[in-house]
Amino acid sequence: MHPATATPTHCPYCALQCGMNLAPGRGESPLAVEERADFPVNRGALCGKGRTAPALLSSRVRLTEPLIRSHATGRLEPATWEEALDTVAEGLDRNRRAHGADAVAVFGGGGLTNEKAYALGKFARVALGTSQIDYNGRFCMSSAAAAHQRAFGLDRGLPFPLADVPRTGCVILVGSNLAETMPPALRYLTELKENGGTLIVVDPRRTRTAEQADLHLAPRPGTDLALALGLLHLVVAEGRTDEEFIAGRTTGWPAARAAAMAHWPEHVERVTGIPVPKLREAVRMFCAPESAMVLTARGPEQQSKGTDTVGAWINLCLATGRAGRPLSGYGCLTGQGNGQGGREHGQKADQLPGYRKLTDPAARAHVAEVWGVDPDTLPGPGRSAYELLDALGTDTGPRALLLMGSNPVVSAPRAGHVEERLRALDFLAVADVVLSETAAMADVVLPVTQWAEETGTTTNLEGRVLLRRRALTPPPGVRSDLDVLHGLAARLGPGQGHPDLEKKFPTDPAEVFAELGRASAGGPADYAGIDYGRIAREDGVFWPCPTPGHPGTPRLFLDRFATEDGRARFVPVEHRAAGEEADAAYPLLLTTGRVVAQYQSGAQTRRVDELNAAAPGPFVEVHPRLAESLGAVEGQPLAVVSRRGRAVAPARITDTIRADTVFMPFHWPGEGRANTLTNPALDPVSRMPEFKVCAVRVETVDAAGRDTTPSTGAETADAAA
Ligand SMILES: Nc1nc2c(c(=O)[nH]1)N[C@H]1C(S)=C(S)[C@@H](COP(=O)(O)OP(=O)(O)OC[C@H]3O[C@@H](n4cnc5c(=O)[nH]c(N)nc54)[C@H](O)[C@@H]3O)O[C@H]1N2
Ligand SMILES: Nc1nc2c(c(=O)[nH]1)N[C@H]1C(S)=C(S)[C@@H](COP(=O)(O)OP(=O)(O)OC[C@H]3O[C@@H](n4cnc5c(=O)[nH]c(N)nc54)[C@H](O)[C@@H]3O)O[C@H]1N2
Ligand code: SF4
Ligand SMILES: [Mo]
Repeated sequence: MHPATATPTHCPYCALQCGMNLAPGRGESPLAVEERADFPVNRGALCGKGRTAPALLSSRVRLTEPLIRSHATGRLEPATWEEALDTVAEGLDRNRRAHGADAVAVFGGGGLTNEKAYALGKFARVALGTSQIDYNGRFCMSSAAAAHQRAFGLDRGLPFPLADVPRTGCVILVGSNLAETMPPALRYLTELKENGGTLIVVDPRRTRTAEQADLHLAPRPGTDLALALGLLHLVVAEGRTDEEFIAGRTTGWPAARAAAMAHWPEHVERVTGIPVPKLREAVRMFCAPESAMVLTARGPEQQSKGTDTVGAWINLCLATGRAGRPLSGYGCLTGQGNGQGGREHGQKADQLPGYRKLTDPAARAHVAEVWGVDPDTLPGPGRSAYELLDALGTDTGPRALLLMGSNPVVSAPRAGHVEERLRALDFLAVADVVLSETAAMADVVLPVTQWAEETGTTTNLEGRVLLRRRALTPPPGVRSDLDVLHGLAARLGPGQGHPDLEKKFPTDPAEVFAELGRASAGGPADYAGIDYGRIAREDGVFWPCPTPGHPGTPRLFLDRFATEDGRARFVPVEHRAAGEEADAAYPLLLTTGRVVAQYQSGAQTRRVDELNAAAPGPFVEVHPRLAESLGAVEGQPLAVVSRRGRAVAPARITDTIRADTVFMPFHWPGEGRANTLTNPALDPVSRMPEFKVCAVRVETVDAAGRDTTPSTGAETADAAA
């Protein structure tokens, strides 16, 4: 149904959460996107994904009825909602009864609204009683989150609004290609330079973002930790530390200093491939102005040492007094639409709403009271995302899975193995808007409403809580995720002696948000003072916001850090090798990432014609020298082989990449799936997998798919590795 007036709302995709107006559409499209110039973050600008987002609302390929796998045909067949919810409840309950509560798992997503993420975490702990819940944010910014907690005692991606960025003196942007991943945000960097500030970009590729830099450092993938330590070494050697700040506002400097001093610039040059004069230049640019920032994204974070790497960049900020002061600080550019809020309210394995710890007795008591349950019934922490996927269908792991808001068949590391684990499940239910590659494997598929058809809040990369408004009536066959949880609770409750369990899972988002506010009250991410009306009036409210009269907190840490003593903590870190290094059999490094026109696993954007035309399929970026040594020409299929498997995609020859590195975007399933290759080596603290570096070899392939590269004597991929 077409709406009558324009509705101010936000994009369904990335963490910038650009403001837009949805006006009545014409013809086939129910809605038209219009500029919302008064929203401060993007001031009207949108990327192609945001502009085309309504296409999926009326698309013929969206799901509009539940599907159940037929025993007779093995195919997914249309079913009623009653049948579908009965089947899901039975599939979950059957496994719980036979094998215990932890035999049932839940997997969520950072794209889910705060209301959904909160309800999903509560559903796992209260309706299923399982500890086995985690989400795709583990694959996203978990390393930065862990480093934030360790150093500052609090994790909010950016401790300041983006509007501060153009006003600082220097920005080091580490492993972010925001020209493609958040195009409207590029403006903040352009303005920085117009204001006389400088930009340093650290990326093994000369990306569209790196093109904007005054200084581009192109390290070997997986060596950012050495780089940050080398810069800190030079800061000390050149007498550029801020001793007053170190003495007054930090602890732990002597050990961190000693660790950095072991990383001589010449050694760092050998490890990273960045010449010493460029390291010196970076230090000069960073230290010369009054204020400076370091911003990281997935490049340095998606490594098996991502937490320590971010810690090293934070140490650099602290040693130079560039944190906890106006226009200075460290920040993480969070990725998913609700990547920030999605990590605060309890869909993470070790967490309760308000960014509370599941192991903290006081936190358990507070949340249990809001939920009306006995704290002793709340399970403890469960497995992290990859460990959870890896355990599915094993003797000790979950046998049934409810998945909402992720497509791990495309996006999880070592995806071939993850696919096998999903296949080994007794029961899989997926709630999605389209038949994603993961939904296609399910026993039951639940078709849910999309962004413009429901109301809910997201928290953008700045920590600004925003309101997405319903602008359109959903098609009759779909229900919201909140409805799904309500319907399942109604079916699961009676067997557990809770005849009205569904009352704990309201379907009205405003009611859920009010409860989330109470559950988060007094916690680190305190939303208690926020309500929908206020968000609408104020263009968003920055958390923490403990009371209705509180102004919200755009800038954190200006007076004190969130640690017990109010001081930021230096953490001594040492460089270490990646999970896999190049060797004779796998002589190159693979790194992975994104292109502007596709989003994540591509489940949504591959179904939008305009985006698909712009980015129709996978490719392998190779340097001309590497192409020459392979005898490969532009567009020729290349096989990229790692210890996990083999992927084939056309060559894209470019001198913007290091000659020892190849790059693949990860948006596609099938033969060109980058995650067939990636290494699930996990960071010991954050449990982040190493998406950004693994060892590979590259071979040319003829049209029939046969290798044509002369044999190097290397073994073929060991799929079981
Ligand atoms: N178009 C588009 N936009 C998106 C998304 C999308 O899928 N598509 N996803 C959203 C989400 S969830 C996220 S998390 C963000 C991600 O946003 P970004 O972090 O900007 O995206 P990536 O392309 O994964 O990685 C950024 C850069 O890291 C570089 N890199 C690779 N290895 C290394 C390394 O070892 N060190 C360093 N320093 N850099 C390295 C890559 O070359 C790449 O240019 O984007 C959000 N926006
Ligand atoms: N090789 C490699 N792999 C990566 C990365 C990388 O850089 N390299 N990056 C990682 C990162 S940062 C991320 S964030 C992950 C993301 O990867 P995924 O977790 O797969 O994320 P999406 O593709 O956004 O999947 C979201 C799914 O949920 C559906 N969906 C959207 N909105 C809703 C909703 O409201 N409710 C429900 N029920 N479903 C919804 C979508 O249609 C889609 O099928 O990928 C990770 N994988
Ligand atoms: S930058 Fe992100 S939020 Fe903005 S329009 Fe593009 S995908 Fe949407
Ligand atoms: Mo992400």
